[in-house]
Amino acid sequence: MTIIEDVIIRRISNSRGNETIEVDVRTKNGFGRAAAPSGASKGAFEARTLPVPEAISKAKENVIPRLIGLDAAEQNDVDALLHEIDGTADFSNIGGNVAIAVSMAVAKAAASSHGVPLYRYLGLGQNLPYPLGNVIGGGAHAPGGTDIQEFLVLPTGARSMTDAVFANASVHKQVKMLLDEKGIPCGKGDEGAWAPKISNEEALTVISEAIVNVVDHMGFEIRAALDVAATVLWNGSAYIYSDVHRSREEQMHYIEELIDRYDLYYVEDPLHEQDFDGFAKLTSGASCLICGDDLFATDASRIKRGIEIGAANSVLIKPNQVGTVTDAYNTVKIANANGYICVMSHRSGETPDETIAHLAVAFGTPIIKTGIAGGERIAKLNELIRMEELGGKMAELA
Ligand code: 2PG
Ligand code: MG
Repeated sequence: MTIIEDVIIRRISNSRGNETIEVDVRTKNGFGRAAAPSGASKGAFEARTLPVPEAISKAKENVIPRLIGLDAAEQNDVDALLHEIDGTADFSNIGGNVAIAVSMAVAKAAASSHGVPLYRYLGLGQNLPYPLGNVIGGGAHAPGGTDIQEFLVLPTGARSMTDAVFANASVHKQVKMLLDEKGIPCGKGDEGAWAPKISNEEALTVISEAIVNVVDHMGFEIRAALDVAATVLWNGSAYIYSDVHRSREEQMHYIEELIDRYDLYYVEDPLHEQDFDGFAKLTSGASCLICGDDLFATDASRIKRGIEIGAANSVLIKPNQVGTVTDAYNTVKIANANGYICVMSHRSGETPDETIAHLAVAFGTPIIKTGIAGGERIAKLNELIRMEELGGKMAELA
């Protein structure tokens, strides 16, 4: 019933209008479709993305023929085969973009063959993750905007997914109103966040003001958060902001100051992707979640190295950084066993593929970072609202 009978790979457009890979997997009575997302602020330790035409021709030649006849229910075997065919540590042969689209499409085909949604089929966790969404952004997602890549909100006090999603949407709207009132023009960045040309402190002040207004109205706690994406700022010896250069020590001090001043709940990639020791120093004194994205690249050996020295207390889970559903889940298991908070995440280049919403629930990540506005972002959020209708309860936040 779950034997793979047909696999189709095609070139589709993503939210940036760039080409990406989509894969369809058919079994006798099931169907799964998944697309590869893509980053702009990519880490050096991620699975490699091949140019789409090359990836498609390699997949047609070397990957698809070997998938036909496999059992889609054996996700471990399928993902192990992808590694075997590739033969490198970072999917540089067949492309991480092919690997993740195949891996997720196979999982969805298996679920569909059983007539159940993916999160139920994987059946590992049941709780709904809190949505972490960026309200203001700059960096690699909106050059000319803020230096820090993402200013986010997390509706920590929401008791339902629907309230959580609309709380974030309200902050997003409020921020635009406040910017308009101040006469600050802005467009939007890659992930639908507003992209005004203001300082990091101004961005945090506007968000704090918007949060107060929305909390007044909705009656539960909402907190601010950051993705510094510091690798993009690091030039090898200093962090380069538009108005100032900060040494490693100054950067740490600056981040601590922002955490205190704006009562931040979560800071992602406050330092560049090689600085495990700096991360450990920051984490030891931090009153909030310190999350590794480029630092860990969802990679099991990098998270183990981080755990050994206490480099963070949270890890971003981007399945396309490791290339398969199984690899992403392994990293989640290691992180959970060591008390790290997992945050499932979109990429800046997305499609309406909603798979990560299912993986967040199935893997039990208490937070999902997937934006607030734009069709490719709300595809995930609305899927979580549907899961709530089927009986899902909000996760516990630490
Ligand atoms: C990040 C992501 C998603 P990108 O840095 O966390 O917000 O950006 O996909 O460009 O790496
Ligand atoms: Mg990041």
